[in-house]
Amino acid sequence: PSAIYLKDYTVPNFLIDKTELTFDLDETQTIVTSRLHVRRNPDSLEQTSPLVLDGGEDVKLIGVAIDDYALPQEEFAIKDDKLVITATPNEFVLTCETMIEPQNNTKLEGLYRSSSMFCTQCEAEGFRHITYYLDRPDVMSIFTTTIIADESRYPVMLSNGNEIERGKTDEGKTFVTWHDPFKKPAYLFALVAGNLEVLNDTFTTMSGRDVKLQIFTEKHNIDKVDFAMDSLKRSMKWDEEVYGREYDLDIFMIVAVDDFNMGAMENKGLNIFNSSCLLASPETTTDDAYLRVEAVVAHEYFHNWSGNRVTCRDWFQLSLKEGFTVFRDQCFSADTHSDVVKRVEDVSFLKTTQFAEDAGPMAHPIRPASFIEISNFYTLTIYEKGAEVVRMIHTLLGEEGFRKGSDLYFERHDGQAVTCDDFVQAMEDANGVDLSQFKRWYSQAGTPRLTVSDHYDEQAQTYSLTIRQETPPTPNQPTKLALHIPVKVGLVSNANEALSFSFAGQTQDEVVLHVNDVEQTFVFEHVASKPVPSLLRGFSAPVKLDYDYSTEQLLQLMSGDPDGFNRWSASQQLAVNELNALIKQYQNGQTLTEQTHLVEGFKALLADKTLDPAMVALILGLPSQAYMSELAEKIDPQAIKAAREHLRVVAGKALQAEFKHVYESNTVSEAYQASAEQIAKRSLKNAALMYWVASGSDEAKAAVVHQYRDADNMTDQYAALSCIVHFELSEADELLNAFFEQWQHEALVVNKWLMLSAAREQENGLEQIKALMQHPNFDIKNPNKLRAVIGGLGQNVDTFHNLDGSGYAFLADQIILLNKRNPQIASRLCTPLTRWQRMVPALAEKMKGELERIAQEDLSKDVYEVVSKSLA
Ligand code: B3K
Ligand code: ZN
Repeated sequence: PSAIYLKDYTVPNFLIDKTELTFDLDETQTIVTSRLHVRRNPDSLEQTSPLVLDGGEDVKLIGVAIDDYALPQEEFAIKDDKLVITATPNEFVLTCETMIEPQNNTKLEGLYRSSSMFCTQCEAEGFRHITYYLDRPDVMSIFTTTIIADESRYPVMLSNGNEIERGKTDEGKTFVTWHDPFKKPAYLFALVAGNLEVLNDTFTTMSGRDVKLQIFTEKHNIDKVDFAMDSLKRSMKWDEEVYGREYDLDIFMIVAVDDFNMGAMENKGLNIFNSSCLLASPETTTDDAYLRVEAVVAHEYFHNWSGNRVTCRDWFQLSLKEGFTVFRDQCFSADTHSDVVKRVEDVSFLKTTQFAEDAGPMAHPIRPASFIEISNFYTLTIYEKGAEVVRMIHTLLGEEGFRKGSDLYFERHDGQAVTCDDFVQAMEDANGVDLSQFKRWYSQAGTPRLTVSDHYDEQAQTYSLTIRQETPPTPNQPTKLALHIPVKVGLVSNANEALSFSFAGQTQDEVVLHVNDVEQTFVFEHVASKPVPSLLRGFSAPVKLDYDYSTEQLLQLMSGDPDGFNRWSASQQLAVNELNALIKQYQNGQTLTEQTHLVEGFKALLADKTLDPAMVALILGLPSQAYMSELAEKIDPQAIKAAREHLRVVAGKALQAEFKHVYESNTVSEAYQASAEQIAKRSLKNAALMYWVASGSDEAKAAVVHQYRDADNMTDQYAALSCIVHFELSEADELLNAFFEQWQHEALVVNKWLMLSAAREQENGLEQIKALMQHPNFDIKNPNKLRAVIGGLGQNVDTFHNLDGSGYAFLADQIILLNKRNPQIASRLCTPLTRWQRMVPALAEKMKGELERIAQEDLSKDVYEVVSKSLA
């Protein structure tokens, strides 16, 4: 397999103005007939080139015609899955008949079966597995789609746009024709057919148009879509209010499917969702999952403008729609719940996962320069770092300036396929600013590190901050240029108050510093006393920050920083410092110290009644195993685990009474709601419960078992069960079984059971995981179930990181098994192994050995790219 490069981009040689498709759906053979209205692209430099259409090994060509003249064998060729026609008129109708077998499609890309339905997934390059086409996002076409099927089995037949015709064929089957008036690339095409139930609703847009809203599921799930429907209506309203964007079609549909490689897909007017991102009910869904449903519904809806009306010119520009849309869904959730809490969650996720990616062999800029398989580039970098880059533009321009920029972007490029440069240009033009240095964020990979030192001059009452920036080398980018980095800063006095200062001639208490050189010094004047700097407030840039805070300073910021985000940040730093000390002790074979300052911080925190309980819960959360791994010089999973367990027990014991009190005083007595207020209370209650049980108290153990048995919602039931299993209380086996018995008919809850069982640290961990994969409720073809078990394995430190390498070998076996069956999923499973160079030597060797073993196989492009780059 070879790479393709952004620098080689050329415009398409042909355009397709209209696309007429007919699907004759059948369980064994589906016949697809396409009529493409093709013409030469006047902007192409090649006016005599052949027509080359993308296809796939799974598409069988039955016949091809130009303007109803059936082409004989010698007038076309199939080469490397592409259909090549050398001689064509300048404008013509190409008719193409193909046969596909959706029931044998295990890659879940193109047209496939999920349970008893037909569905599609075409982004990025799935459409070519349906029929021959110019499968690239800058070829935009008006689609008309006819679906023919047996109505008794497929009463619901959907595609993009509006239903315009329905009737019977000569054979007595039913046909339905859909027409989408907006031109779109093939990756936004969708088709669904099945025996589905629907929830109907309407939304009146800001201009007074009524839009019909429909959510479809299999019959047994239709009682779980009310929350998604409500989220959809709130998203539609939010996009009108915040971005001035109105929905454009008369109908908006969402369909839930069980087998899906990703979370969801924004097909025009017909979103298709992984059921895990759509279904929600209090009894079966945790608060976290509710918030995810809300965010994904919003995200896919927001794509209607940021992605569909204005789309990407080529797949190197993926972050144009994904980074921007993640930023939009983050803001929506922040507006709906608590902005600080949301920011902490997003940043914590970014620093744990994206920073790790950016420091590994797959590191790439948010606009990559090359790839082998585009599916591998739906990454944390494109999505999460991409959103941070858009957020920095927002910080630099301010709310109003950003809105001017987005208005111009949507107006200027409506109906076009554009680039990240076009986005930034619109921001610049609307605001009269120059973002040329800023644009390096699009082309440079790696996480910049800011090293900060300071000096206070008591005499002069000046305080200076010196900031150095450095971005480490990444694959193919040995040297880096200085970036333009917005650093939001405030100063806090020893009396725990905001210290005002003058900067650039103005008195203020917070400022955004423009770091744009390798080293710079910023001077704050009229600073009344020696301050503690509150740096990078709200995480104003996706960077690592080094400032040598003392424990006292961290405790002070933790309780006194007016910036809520940085209170959390200080608590994390303090916990990281203490965990690192414990990790060293563990590695040196010393007894782990009981000394901890974190307890002081927690004590003050638990006593402060003014704080949002959700914020307190976040601060109580110890830095995760994954985050500590990301920070480690060499990752020693056992040592990290031991340090975290120890610190939790120490804190639990020291503050037993406080945790008990917090646990008991945060009970929710009203009926379950996924409201910010209730979610906050439950999260604090369950965080306190974890520490209380960690203390070893019998009363706590009784309380957690009681909570499990008594819970009327999944959040409390699952939190209790996790705690019981984690601390291996004597009820663990019994309740884990009871949980399965109770929920065996709810697939999404069974997945939680699979995950928890796989993560359970036991002597025979690997046997246990193999048994789970033989369980009747497991199905390797279902990505959610596979992710549950393999995700659980990843959290199971003793089993996965067993020194004998058996955990890694097992993962490698699964990758080899899935390599051809479902390459996208197989490639994602490789992620832990790509970090091999970061592991302690004994583990690194074993991981590398497994990568080498995988490399021996006949690999899909997906797995080949990740494995070969990891071994390079
Ligand atoms: N755009 C889709 C991603 C589909 C990726 C398929 N390999 C989901 C989203 O980001 O909204
Ligand atoms: Zn998206």
